[in-house]
Amino acid sequence: MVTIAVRKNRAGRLIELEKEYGAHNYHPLPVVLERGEGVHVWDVEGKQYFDFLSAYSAVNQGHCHPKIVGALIEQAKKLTLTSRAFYNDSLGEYEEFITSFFGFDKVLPMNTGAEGVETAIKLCRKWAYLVKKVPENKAKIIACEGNFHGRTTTIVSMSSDPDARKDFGPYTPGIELIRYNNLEALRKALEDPNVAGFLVEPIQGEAGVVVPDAGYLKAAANLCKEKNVLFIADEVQTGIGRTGALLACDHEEVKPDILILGKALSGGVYPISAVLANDEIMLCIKPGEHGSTFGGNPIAARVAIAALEVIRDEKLAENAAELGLLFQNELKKIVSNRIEVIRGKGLFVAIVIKPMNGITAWDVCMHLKDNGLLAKPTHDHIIRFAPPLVITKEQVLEAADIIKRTIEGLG
Ligand code: IF1
Repeated sequence: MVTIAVRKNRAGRLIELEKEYGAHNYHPLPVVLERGEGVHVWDVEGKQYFDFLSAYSAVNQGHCHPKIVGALIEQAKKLTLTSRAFYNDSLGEYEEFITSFFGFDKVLPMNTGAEGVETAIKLCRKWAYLVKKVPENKAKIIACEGNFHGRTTTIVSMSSDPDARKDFGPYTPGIELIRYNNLEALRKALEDPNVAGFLVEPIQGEAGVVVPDAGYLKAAANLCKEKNVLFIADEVQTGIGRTGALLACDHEEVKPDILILGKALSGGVYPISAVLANDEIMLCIKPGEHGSTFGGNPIAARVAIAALEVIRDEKLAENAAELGLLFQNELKKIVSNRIEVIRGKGLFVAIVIKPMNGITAWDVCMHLKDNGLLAKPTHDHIIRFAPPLVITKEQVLEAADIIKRTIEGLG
C-alpha cells in the first residue's frame, strides 16, 4: 500500500513540475507514461493502456520497435550530425531508398511536419516564379477550411481555427482558403492565373478525421493539372500506412506533385520529415536557398530507412486496411444514443459524440483512460482513434470492447 501511495504521489509531482516550469500550451490527459511497447504504454504506477493516439500517428510501427530503435542506437554510436556542409555516408543511401519507395525523383529532408509544409510552400512559390512565370510576389496558395498543417506563422496564417491563429498576426499573405471537399470552390479559386499550388490533407485529421467524398482528390488533382497548379498533399498524418494504403492519396491513385511526410517516417523515435517531388519542381531550389542544420542527418537517415522497411516488411498498411474494417464494424455495434457518427479509413477513425447532459469528448476520454485505453478528444465532441498499426485482431476486439463498455456505461 505504501509503495502505491508513493507512486501515485510521483505522478502528481510530475504533473506539477510541468505545470510549474513548462509553458501552458498543452492540456494533457492526466496520465504520466514511462514505458511503451507495441500497442501498449505503461504509466508510472505500472498501469497498462492501449495507446489509441499513437502520438498523432507518429508511432504507426508500434512503441519502441526494436528494428527502428536498433538503427538509432547503431548510428548514434558512429556519427550523429555533420550538417549539410559536408557529405555523410548515410544520406545518399536514404535518399535513394525513400525516392524509390514513394516513386519520386528527389527528396528534401527536414525534421518536423511544419518544416515539411514550409518547405513545400517555398518550393511551390519558387516553381511558380521560375517555371510558371507568375509575376514577382504574386504567387498564391490555396488551402482548405478546417486544415491543420502545423504551427509556424505562415502556416497559422492558413488556419481557420481561432485557437491556432488568433493574436498571432500579422499573417502571411498569398493564401486563399476554400471549402474542403468542394470541387466547385476549387474550380473557382483556380481561375486566378497566379495560383501556384493547392495544399490539402487527403483526410483532415485535426478537423476530426473528415474523409472527403470518393473521387474528390482525383478530381481536385485533375483540376490542378488543367490549370498548371501544383497539387500538394500533406500526408504528415495520413501517410505511411495509417489509412490502409501506403499513402491516403493511393486510394484514388493520385500522384501529388509535392508530397509532405513526417511523424511515422521515424516510427516516433526521432523528428523526421520529408518533401518529395520530381526534378522539374525540386531542382528549382538551388544551393543556399533552403535547408536545416539537422535535416538529413545520419541518425534520421538510418532511422527513416528502418521505419519504412518495417511498414513494408510487416505489411502494416494491409493490416490497417483489414483491421480498420473490423474496428469500425465493432464500434458500429455500440448501442448508445450518444454517438452521432463513426467515420474513418483504415485505422484512422473518429467517433462524433452528441453533446448531451454536459458530457464532452474529454469526459469520455477520461473514462476510457480509467478503463485502460488512451485517446484524445479533438474539438469538444470528437474522439480520434488511431492505434499503432502493429495491432492484432485480438487486440482490436479487446480495445473495441473497452470503448463499447465505456460508452454504454455513460448511460
Ligand atoms: C501539436 C493536431 C494532429 C499534421 C499535419 C502537419 C503537421 C501536423 C496534417 C505538423 C501535426 C499534430 C501536431 C500536434 C498535434 C497534432 C495534431 F491535433 F494538432 F492537429 F495530429 F491532428 N500536417 N499534427 O497533423 O507537424 O510540426 O507537429 O511535426 O500539438 O501541434 P509537426
